[in-house]
Amino acid sequence: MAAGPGGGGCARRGRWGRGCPVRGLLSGALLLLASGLRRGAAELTDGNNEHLKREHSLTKPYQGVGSSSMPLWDFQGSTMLTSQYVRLTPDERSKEGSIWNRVPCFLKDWELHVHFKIHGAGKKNLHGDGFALWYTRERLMSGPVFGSKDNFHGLAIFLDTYPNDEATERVFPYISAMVNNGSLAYDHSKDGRWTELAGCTADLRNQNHDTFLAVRYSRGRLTVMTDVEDKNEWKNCIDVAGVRLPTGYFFGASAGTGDLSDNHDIISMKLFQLMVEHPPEEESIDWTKIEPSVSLLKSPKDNVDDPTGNFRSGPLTGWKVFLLLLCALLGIIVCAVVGAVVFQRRQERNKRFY
Ligand SMILES: *[C@@H]1O[C@H](CO)[C@@H](O)[C@H](O)[C@H]1NC(C)=O
Ligand SMILES: [Ca+2]
Repeated sequence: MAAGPGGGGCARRGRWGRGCPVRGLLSGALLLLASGLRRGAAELTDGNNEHLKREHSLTKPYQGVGSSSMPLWDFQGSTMLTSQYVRLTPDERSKEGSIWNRVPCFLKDWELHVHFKIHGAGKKNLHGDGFALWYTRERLMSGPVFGSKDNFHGLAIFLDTYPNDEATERVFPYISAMVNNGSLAYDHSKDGRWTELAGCTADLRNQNHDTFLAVRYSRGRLTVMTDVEDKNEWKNCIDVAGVRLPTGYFFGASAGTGDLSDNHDIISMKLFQLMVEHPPEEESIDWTKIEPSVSLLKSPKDNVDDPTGNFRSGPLTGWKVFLLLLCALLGIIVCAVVGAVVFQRRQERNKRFY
C-alpha cells in the first residue's frame, strides 16, 4: 500500500515526488473500497512508516572494499568494487556478475530503493543485456537469467536493455516483474514475455543524471517505480495485487552481457521496512512457508503492451467495475425515462384518433 498521510513512504531522501501523496490517497481510498471495510482504516502502526535496514542495504563506500570480504554482501563473477560503485559487469562480452545480501530478510513489508547506472559505448540496440534485482531463496548461483539462476523461487525485476525478440513491438529498455515457484523458466529469446506479470518501458540507459528504481512489496501488492528522467519524482511502472512472497529470502542483483555489452553499476541498494498492520489470521501463519505465487484475473500470456506503465490490475479493477455498473445503471434509467415519455406521447396521439 502507498504511504499514509504525510507520506513517509513517499520520501526518497525526503522527496518521493509531488505525484505520490495524491496517488497514495487515491489508491488508499480505492484499496479501502476494494479490500473491504472489514478492517477499517487501520494502516500504519506509527507516524514514521519507513526505516532503513542497514543489514539489507548496500551503500558507499561499501564496507570492506579492497578486501574480498564484505560482511553483509557476497559477490561473484565479473563483479568489481570501487569506492563509488559496484560494477556487476564491465562493458565487455560474455560477462556475468552478481552481488547478494548474506542476511535473509524477515520483513513482511518492505521497499527497496536502487540507485544504478547502465552505460557503455554501444549505440542504439547494440548493447546488453541488462540486469536483474532479486528477492529469492537461491543466492550466488550463476546462470542464464541476467547472470543468475533460472527456475528460481521468489521475485525478479528485470531491467532488460536489449530486445532479443525481433518481432516485439515493445520499446526497450523494458522493465518487467516475474514471480516464480521454481517451475517457470525465463525465455531469454522472448525477453521473458510469457512469464511476465507486468512491465513498462523506461529510458534508463546512458543517462547523464542519476537513475533510480523502487520496488515496494506490502500486503501482497507489488509496486515498481522509476526515477530516470531527472525530474526528482517517482513514476509508476508496475502495480500488481495478489502477489504472495515468503519471508526469509535474499536480496541480490545480477547482470550479464553476451555478444553485446554494457557497464552495469549499482551505486546503492537501500531497504526500508514499512510499518504495516496485518489481520490476525495473517499474523498466525508461518510466513517462511509461503509458496511464491500470484493470483491473477487474467493469464500473464494475455499481456498487452501498456506504454504508459500505469495501473493495470489490483484495486483499480474493482473501481472500474463499479464505474461500469454505474454507467449501465444510468443508461437504464435514461432509457426508461425516454421510453416512458415516448409511450405517453403515443397514448395521447392514439386518444385523438378515437
Ligand atoms: C507452481 O506454479 C505453477 C504455475 O504457476 C503451478 O501450476 C504449480 O502448481 C505451482 N506449484 C506449487 C508447488 O505451488
Ligand atoms: Ca532481452
